[in-house]
Amino acid sequence: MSRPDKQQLLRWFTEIDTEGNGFITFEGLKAVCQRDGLDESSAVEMFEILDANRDGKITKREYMLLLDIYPENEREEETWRLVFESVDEEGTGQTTFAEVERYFATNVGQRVALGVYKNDLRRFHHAVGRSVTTFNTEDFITWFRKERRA
Ligand SMILES: [Ca+2]
Repeated sequence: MSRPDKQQLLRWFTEIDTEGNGFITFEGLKAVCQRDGLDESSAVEMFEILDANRDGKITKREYMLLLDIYPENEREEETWRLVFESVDEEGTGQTTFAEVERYFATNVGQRVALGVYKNDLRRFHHAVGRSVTTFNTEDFITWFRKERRA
């Protein structure tokens, strides 16, 4: 079997997400696996890999990051967004440097960290001043983009 191309992988996401929620549930994935003659343990295994932050849903972002669909230049930024979404559970757009560091110390965080250079966060922290504890995640993304272009 040849590796499915990116367009095909994206079509699969839309196919599995029949309700158009923007995320895949385990039930949805299991149904597609059954249709394609794969057993439930394959579905369990796939779900564990793709649900990076273990919240019971595979978002399009997780799907694209873990299946490597993003173009190289967008991948790190999207991975940082995933990190911030996981850390900033209330979705305030604000997070603390300590929270992000703690997230990387967890199992899930370590896995996600493979896609980004944690050193960027330390350099950003240095740039805003070591005494600053909270930051706006969009400010970090803006800084990050500029650094990448430089
Ligand atoms: Ca998830």
